[in-house]
Amino acid sequence: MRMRATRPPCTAPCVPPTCVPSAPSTPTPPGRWPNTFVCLEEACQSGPLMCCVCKEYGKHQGHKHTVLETEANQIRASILDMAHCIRSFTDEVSEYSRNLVGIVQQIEGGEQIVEDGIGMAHTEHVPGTAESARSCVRAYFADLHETLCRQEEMALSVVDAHVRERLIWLRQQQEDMTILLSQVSTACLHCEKTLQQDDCRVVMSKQEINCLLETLQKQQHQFTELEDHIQLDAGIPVTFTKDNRVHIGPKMEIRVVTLGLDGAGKTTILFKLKQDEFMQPIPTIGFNVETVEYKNLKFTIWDVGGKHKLRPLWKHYYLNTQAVVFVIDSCHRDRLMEAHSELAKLLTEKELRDALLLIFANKQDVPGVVSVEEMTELLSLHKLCCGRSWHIQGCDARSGMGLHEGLDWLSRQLVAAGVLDVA
Ligand code: G3D
Ligand code: MG
Repeated sequence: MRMRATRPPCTAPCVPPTCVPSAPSTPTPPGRWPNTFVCLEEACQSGPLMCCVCKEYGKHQGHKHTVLETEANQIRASILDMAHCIRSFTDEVSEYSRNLVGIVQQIEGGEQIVEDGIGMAHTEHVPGTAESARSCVRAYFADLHETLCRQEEMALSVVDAHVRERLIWLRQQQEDMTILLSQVSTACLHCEKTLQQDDCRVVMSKQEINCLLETLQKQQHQFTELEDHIQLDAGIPVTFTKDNRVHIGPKMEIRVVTLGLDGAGKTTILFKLKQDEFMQPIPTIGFNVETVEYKNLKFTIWDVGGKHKLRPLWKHYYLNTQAVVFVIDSCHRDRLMEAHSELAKLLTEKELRDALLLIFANKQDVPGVVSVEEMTELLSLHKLCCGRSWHIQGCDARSGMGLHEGLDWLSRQLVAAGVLDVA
C-alpha cells in the first residue's frame, strides 16, 4: 500500500473512520479513535501509529505502512518466540546451577544414603575429590619419604664402608710403623754396641753391619715413596648425585657411552678430550675406551663403532651407563634421518631409561652445516626426547670448541652438590 504524497498534512482532530479496513483485535482505549495503520520506517519506530483517517501524512509522508492488526500479530508472534527462547535459556541456567551444586558436593564429599546387600538403607561418608587429592598427595610424599630413607641408608652405608676400609688401612699402617720403628731401634742398638767393641770385632761385623744398613736404607726409601703418594688427612670428600647417591673421593666416576653413525666424529671427540690435541682417527672397529677427568668428575667414555653392522653391539654397553653422548655429523643432511632413527631406537632401550642424553652436533666448523636450532627442528628433538634430561651442543671436535660446554652440562646434571669435604 503506498501513500499519496500530494495530500496536505492533517491539522484537524481525527474523527471516527467511516470505513475501518479491519477491526483491531485489542479493545480501543476510551477517548481515543483506533489507529488502523502502522508506519514501517525505521526512523518512526518511536511513534509508529498512524491516524486511521489521514495517516498523518505530514509526519509519515511517503512512508511504507501496514495494517495495525498485522503488525501487532507479528509483534505477538515474536514475543512468543522470545518467551520460548527465554524458557529454554532459564532451563539451561537452572541445569547449570544444579550441576554447580553437584560439583561442589562432589568436591566436598559428605553423607550419602546407600543400600546394603539386604536392602537396608544407611548413611555412609563418601569422600569428595578434595579428600581424594589430599590422600593422593600424602601417598606420593609417603612414597618419596620411603625412597629418601632408603637412599639415605644406602648413602650412609657407603660412608660407613669407606670409613671402615680407611680405618683398617690406617691401623695396618700404624702396625707397620711400629714394626719399622722397632727394627730401626734394634739396628741402632746393634750399631751402638758394635761401636764400643774392639777393632777386631768391628772388622769382623763389617758384612753384617753393611747388610743391616742396606736394609735400613731400603726401608727408608720405601717409607719416603709411601709418604709421597699418600696424603694423610682426615677429610672425607662427599659428593651427591642428582639421584641421591653419595660418592666419596675427590672425583666422581661416571660411565658414558658415545654413540652415533660412523664418521660422525665420536673417536675424534674422545681423543680431543683425552689428549686435548687433534689426532687423526682411524675407523673404529670394536670400541675405544678412555678415562677423561673433568672438574670433579671422572668420565669413563666408551666409544663404540657406528658402522651399520656394529650397531647391534651397542646394547652391550648400556648397562650402568649414566649418560649417552650421541654424535651427529652436521655436514651430512642426507644422513640426518638415519641418525634420527638410530637415536629413536636408543631412547626406547630400558637400560638407558634414566641415562642423560647429550647430543653433539659436530663439525660446526664446516661452512653451511645444519645449525643446532635447525637440527633440533629437523630431528623433532623436543618430541623425541620428551620426559628425559637432554641437551644439544654444537661442537667442532678438531678444535675442541663446544666439548667442554657439553661436559659442563653433564656434570651439572649429575652432581647435585659439589664436593663437600668433611674434615
Ligand atoms: P667416528 O668415530 O664417529 O666414526 P671419526 O668418526 O672420529 O673417525 O671422524 C670421522 C671423520 O670426521 C674424520 O675425518 C675426522 O677427522 C672428521 N671430523 C671429526 N670431527 C670433525 C669436526 O668437528 N670437523 C671436521 N671438519 N671434521 C671432523 P677423516 O678425513 O679421517 O675421515
Ligand atoms: Mg670411531
